[in-house]
Amino acid sequence: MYAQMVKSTGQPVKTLDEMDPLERAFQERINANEMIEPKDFMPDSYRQTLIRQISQHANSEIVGQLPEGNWITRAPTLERKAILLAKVQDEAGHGLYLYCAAETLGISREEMSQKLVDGKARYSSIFNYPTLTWADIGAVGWLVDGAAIINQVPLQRCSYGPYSRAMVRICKEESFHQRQGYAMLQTLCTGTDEQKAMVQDAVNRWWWPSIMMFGPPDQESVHSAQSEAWKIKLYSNDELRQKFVNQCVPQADHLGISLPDPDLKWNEETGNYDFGEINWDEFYSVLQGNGPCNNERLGARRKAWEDGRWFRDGLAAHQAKQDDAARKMPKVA
Ligand code: FAQ
Repeated sequence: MYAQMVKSTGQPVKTLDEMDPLERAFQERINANEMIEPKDFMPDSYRQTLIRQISQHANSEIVGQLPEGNWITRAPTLERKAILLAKVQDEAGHGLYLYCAAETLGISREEMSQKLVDGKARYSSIFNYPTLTWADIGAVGWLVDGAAIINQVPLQRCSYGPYSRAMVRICKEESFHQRQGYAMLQTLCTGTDEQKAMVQDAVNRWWWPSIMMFGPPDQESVHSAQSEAWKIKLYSNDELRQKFVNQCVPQADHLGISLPDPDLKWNEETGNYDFGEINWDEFYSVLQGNGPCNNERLGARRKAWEDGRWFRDGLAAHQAKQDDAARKMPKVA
């Protein structure tokens, strides 16, 4: 399991004067809001940062199918089953766009998948929590997709062309996902007392892990300063987290449920909702592989990777034959 604690990069962000001419020209393009494309010059650390973030993002979409896929056969109506099936398929599609975007940086999909199953690449902490009841599926849509959208809308304007373009379609689909989750909770909240209690229980369990999705607090976020200078990140982890909390409070009120935080209150001065202390020990423990479902999630990905090996080998053998035949074809003069 991924057992790397968050470490400082030890690299301060260079000023323009400290950069060599190529790097400086690159940074000036970023400062002028120019988009960087795959064949353009980029510093190796920019390339590696994007590979890390985009591949982790892709892994999250793929692993993120598991908690919801768990409920496809148990959806209460045919309509809910069709909606959930479509949503889970969308997540698979997001993973594939994102792996393709990362491939433009010179890493193969094979390598990224191998790193995931070897526990050497991350995926979002949120997918290490279980979906215990049908209301969890609504809570995942409302809170997890809701948090994902807030994080991803700015990524549509990030500096790397293939990542920013992939995010446009992904954000549209995530928006549908968030609405279907909220609509499901609205239905349950206007149902029986038991159904409403099931929603409250699901929200109690998903609230804190959802606000952890935005990553460590700004002062502990080792990559933020450089990623913000490169306009990969346009807002800090804490800024996005605050936006999410501000958005959720009135939505919870509208559902008639509470959020499990006694310190949550409107602050007239800042124009934001203050909220309680986040349990960062829990976050780092999940990152180290000790969340409730880390083993189950990685186990499922490892099994899928092994079960698909014969098919990948078959495709590669077929391609090698085609390439060989093409090489042997007489050249037309
Ligand atoms: N989980 O210095 P920072 C979705 C790691 S998609 C695990 O702040 P950074 C759709 C971080 O990697 C959800 N690890 O890092 C869906 C770094 O470790 P490293 C995924 C985390 O990159 C919905 C270390 O902590 N979305 O949900 C997490 O500047 C429903 C230090 O952190 C994305 O990936 C975490 N939550 O900022 C699918 C969006 N947070 O790599 C299915 C793109 C931090 O040095 C169903 N990613 N870490 O070993 C990002 O925006 C950024 O990468 C952040 C982290 C904001 C996540």
